[in-house]
Amino acid sequence: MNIPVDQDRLLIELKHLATFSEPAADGAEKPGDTAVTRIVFTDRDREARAWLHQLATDAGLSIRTDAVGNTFFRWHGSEPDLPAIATGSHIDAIPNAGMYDGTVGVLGGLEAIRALQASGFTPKRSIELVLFTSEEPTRFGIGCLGSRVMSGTLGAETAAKLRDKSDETIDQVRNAAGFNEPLNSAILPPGHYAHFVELHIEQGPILEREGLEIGIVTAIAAPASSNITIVGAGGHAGAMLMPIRKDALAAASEIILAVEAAALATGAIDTVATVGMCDVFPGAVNSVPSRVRLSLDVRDIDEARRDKVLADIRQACDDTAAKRHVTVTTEVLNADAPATCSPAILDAIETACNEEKVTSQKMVSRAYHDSLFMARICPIAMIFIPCRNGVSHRPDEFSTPESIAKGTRILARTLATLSLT
Ligand code: HGY
Ligand code: MN
Ligand code: MN
Repeated sequence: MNIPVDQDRLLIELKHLATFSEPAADGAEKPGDTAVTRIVFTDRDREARAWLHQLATDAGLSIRTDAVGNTFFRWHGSEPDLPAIATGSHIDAIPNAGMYDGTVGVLGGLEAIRALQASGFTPKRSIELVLFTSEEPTRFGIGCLGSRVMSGTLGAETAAKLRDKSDETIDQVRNAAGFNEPLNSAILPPGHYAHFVELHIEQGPILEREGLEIGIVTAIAAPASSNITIVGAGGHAGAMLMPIRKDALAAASEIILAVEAAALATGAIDTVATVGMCDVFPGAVNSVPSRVRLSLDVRDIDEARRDKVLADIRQACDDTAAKRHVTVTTEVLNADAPATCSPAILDAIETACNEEKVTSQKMVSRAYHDSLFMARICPIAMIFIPCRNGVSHRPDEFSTPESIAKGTRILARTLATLSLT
């Protein structure tokens, strides 16, 4: 079966989607870069969603949205009552990110459907493209908000406690965007979908380094994140003598180094830990920091090893608190299990790679994705395409048009195969 993926159209659409963005920060973009900032339910996000609705309507897909803004673009199959095959990803982007993270899975999914339509293929099971709300943790501090709600992983009560920087709740923000149903009405039961497959850039260096065209993802690492708050005593930078200080930022710096040491101590390349945010109070050059809030992100494909790192970090916090006479509190935001991909889907992807004569290898995903939570309600797998220098979450994130089109063809073939099961 020839699958006429329209590579030019797909690239035009990816570039247009990238225009729905806040302006790049000073100096963020170098020539050839495309910095994208698109935070969930901001005007830019809502404009991008409206534009995608139009593309899906033009492709003859039916459209449904749920209580948290997850959007479902469905191509009805010949047996529409059977559990559908789903694909999809996200379009939200962290500040000054690139233009391919998530969007390749959304526009590539749409193009896979349009190419199958053009090839004359008729799906038995419906094929549904899902646009997930807020895969990035930027606004509410927790990733995969839409797929967590959809899979019943994040209930309305817990969600109600989350706040953005302006102290707005998820309900306030989603209601303002026009999504008013009770949050739990978005939950989909196991069996609603037969399979879920996500196309995504690798966000790492392996495929490019090995000269491979496709990554067949067999597992997704277990992410955990928390906030660490250190409270010491502030004071005048000149008059407060060193022996009596309880400098919260000096304490935080010891904890940050302990985070790095705890990840390295496992000796496993799959263990990673990052302190990506550091808020200092009062934040004045001549004032001893009295309070610091750190964000912690720890991941590993092995959940027990990840939890050991979390325990080591907690111990380091206690040791630093005692040594420096500060208080250190930790608020766990999420500590999720890893996901294992479905052998049936892996076989379908492998067959598609053979049919398309593309090179591939099985690999794990160290980044998390909505697939991690879709795994709670249906069999999943992911298709990776190479990205230049393994770079992502940066304006110089890049994947070639040929890679994107190849990944889309593999996705199309995989969806076609699964829709006939
Ligand atoms: O952080 C992640 O793994 C994803 O890119 N949000
Ligand atoms: Mn991302
Ligand atoms: Mn992503």
